[in-house]
Amino acid sequence: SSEKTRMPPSTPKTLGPCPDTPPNLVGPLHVEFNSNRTLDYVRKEFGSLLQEGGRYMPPDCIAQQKVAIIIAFRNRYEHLKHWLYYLHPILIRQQLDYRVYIINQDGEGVFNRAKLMNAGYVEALKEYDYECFVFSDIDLVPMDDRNLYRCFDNPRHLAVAMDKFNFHLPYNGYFGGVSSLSKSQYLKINGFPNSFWGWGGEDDDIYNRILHRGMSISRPDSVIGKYRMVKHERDRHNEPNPNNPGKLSQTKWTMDKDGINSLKYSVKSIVRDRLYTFITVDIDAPL
Ligand code: UD2
Ligand code: MN
Repeated sequence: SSEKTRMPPSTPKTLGPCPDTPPNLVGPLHVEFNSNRTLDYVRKEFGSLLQEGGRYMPPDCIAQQKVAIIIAFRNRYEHLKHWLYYLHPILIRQQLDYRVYIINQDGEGVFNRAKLMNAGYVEALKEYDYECFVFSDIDLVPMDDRNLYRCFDNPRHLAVAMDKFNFHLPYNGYFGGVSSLSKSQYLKINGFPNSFWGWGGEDDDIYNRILHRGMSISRPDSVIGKYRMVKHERDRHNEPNPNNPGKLSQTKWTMDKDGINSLKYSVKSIVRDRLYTFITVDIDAPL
């Protein structure tokens, strides 16, 4: 008999790839941060669609990309609720095979967004063969679900039109907020700098790295790329660092030594919630 007739009737048919353009996108979204949101509510709403650790896979097709969403974090639980409330349904409609990683800086030392992102990259790859990494602030929510949290031919800057900058780029080389890099794009620039302690500059250093490696920046248009940021004060232990701007003229020479190849940190704990994977790391921060 043929192969076909020997297959038991219950054999599931193999899934095809998800379409290039996800069919369930709705376009512009209403985003506001005045409502009180609880994690329990978000878990009830979307938890049944997710696997432990904040993971999703489209049930009816093979996702185009395996994406790790990486967020540098410390003491922003209010923002975390808003982010999860808005982002899970968006990412689900985008038909990604994704997981959300909250990389929590241990202790009270000076904050270091880029080093936390590097640690998130390494930790994510320990558990799955991700091909794309989306790096996001916890306080930024896209206002249009056509802004795809995926990787493109060049490193992508997603947060191009933020409310706090009047829905414009603040300057041409701005790379802050939300960005995506494929594994090979990320490795080509030796990851992110570990040496930008405190607020400011790390996003410009990443931008410089990308240009020095001959790549360019991919961006959505300013309609699809609209974002809202939760209004907030500057955090304690993340003061603007006056040494950071001066380092930006050195990126070309520092980038080969300071990055994923020199990263040192240790994992203190990993907690898998239904909505996210929460990894606390010691990054040896100065006090
Ligand atoms: C801008 C950029 C951001 C980064 C930063 C300079 C925007 C919207 N974003 O953010 O990408 O380049 O400048 O470093 O312009 N965080 C915590 N806890 C803290 C401190 C920071 O969780 O105590 C995380 C959190 O994910 C936050 C991100 O770091 O969203 C950036 O810090 P911020 O929001 O205080 O800085 P902001 O809005 O000026
Ligand atoms: Mn912010």
